[in-house]
Amino acid sequence: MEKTLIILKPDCVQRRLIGRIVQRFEDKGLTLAGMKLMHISRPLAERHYAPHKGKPFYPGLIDYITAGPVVLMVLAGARAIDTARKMMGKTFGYEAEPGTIRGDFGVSKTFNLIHGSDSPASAETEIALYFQPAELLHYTTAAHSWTDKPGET
Ligand code: D4T
Repeated sequence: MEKTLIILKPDCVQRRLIGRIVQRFEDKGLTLAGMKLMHISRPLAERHYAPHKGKPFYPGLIDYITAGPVVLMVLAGARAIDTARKMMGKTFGYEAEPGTIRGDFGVSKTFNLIHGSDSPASAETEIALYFQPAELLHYTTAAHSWTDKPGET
């Protein structure tokens, strides 16, 4: 089953949106494999956002993601990476479509509420940055056989 790393960023926590956003992923049929609260350190943020180092927005990005606690989640499901990205919407809230998380809850270019891995390679790297293998649980729920047909392509 594909896995993706989701971060509910400091603005999401401060605005008390955690429950509403987790609910959307549960409603969609993605399954929580791991979840924790963390205040990301600057060294860890710099590892996470290493691909953006040198860009004009990089210092602000590090300040933002380290500004307060975040919720880290690993979501599992068929096509979990693309599904979560679609649900998040475009990077900037003012461009994101209504119905998406960023489109419904934000207008900012910086405070964009949520991060989701953008490829299988980045999901693997990012999950390993925040979770030990033993912190991820593999299980099926009662709803699973009706939300995610085995063998479907
Ligand atoms: P993340 O990585 O936070 O999930 O966002 P995206 O995957 O949607 O977008 P991204 O990697 O292109 O950008 C990372 C992060 O940087 C902020 N940003 C980006 C910014 O403040 N100014 C900018 O011009 C850009 C391109 C927003 C998201």
